[in-house]
Amino acid sequence: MTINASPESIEISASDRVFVLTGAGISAESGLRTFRDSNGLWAGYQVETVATPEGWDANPELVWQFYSQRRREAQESQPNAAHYALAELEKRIGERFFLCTQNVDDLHERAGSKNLVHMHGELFKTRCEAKCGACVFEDRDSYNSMREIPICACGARLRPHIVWFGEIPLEMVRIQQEIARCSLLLVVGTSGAVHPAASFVHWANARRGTRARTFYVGPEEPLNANAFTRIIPGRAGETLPCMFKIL
Ligand code: BV8
Repeated sequence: MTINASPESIEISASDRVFVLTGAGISAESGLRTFRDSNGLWAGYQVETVATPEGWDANPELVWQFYSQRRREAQESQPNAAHYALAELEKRIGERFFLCTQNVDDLHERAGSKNLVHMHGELFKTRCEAKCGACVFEDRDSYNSMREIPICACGARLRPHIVWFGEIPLEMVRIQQEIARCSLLLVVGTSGAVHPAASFVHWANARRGTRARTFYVGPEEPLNANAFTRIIPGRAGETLPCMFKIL
């Protein structure tokens, strides 16, 4: 079955296991700003002040303002053709498809993706900053002042369920297992500036046995461009819908 294959298409055989990693670039055509573009998300906010545990300790109100603003923006956005193309591919190849996103928005889920992990956390989830065991819960509210910062029943502050710099990404065991068994690794819309996500292509290349085919899709070369079998230039919303040739 061919999904509108184009000259830049990627053939997927009946035995291929596909690992997809996405970054902020796949949500760019949904109107969500990326991080390192000139007017990126962090414009006006120092990374250290909004995406580190130290920044949270120093000014939890600013951190909640940053994530509340992003909750509002994400709620107003819609999945784009790239999100739908990945959901369609998953429908075609089923459990041979695995999606790991660095993004914290819910656009992949809203496009229909199911077999998905958010390695850097989720925008619409909140958790207790203490280890009181309070579970992670769905939260779409905005907190824009110190008075509003939510407090757990145990008395500790509630924080965004986000992996900040210096914290351990989520689902790493599952991610490593899926990289170990994939035969095709597709990376979409990420600058390759943040680890360990930027190392996934190296992990796939370093495996023993048959080497996975590795592809990058985006308008600019990522920092780890040399590690890929092929770089497919273009915006995700334009290239992904006509990219997969399922044999
Ligand atoms: C950890 C929070 C240990 C969520 C984020 C060297 C080696 C290993 C680690 C390090 C190292 N040096 C420093 C570190 C530590 C650090 C790190 O990587 N620092 C960097 C700055 C050097 N990493 C960590 O602290 C991580 N934890 O290492 O723990 C460990 C490791 C393994 C196992 C156990 C323990 C934690 C990192 C998570 C940090 N949290 N954000 C949030 O607020 O959203 S990272 C942040 O950057 C976002 O999550 C984002 O997803 C991520 C990556 O950014 P990109 O998605 O790539 O976005 P960017 O703007 O950079 O690029 C956008 C791309 O899209 C561009 O290339 C552009 O061309 C493209 N694009 C634009 N338009 C389109 C498009 N593509 C397609 N279509 C379009 N239309």
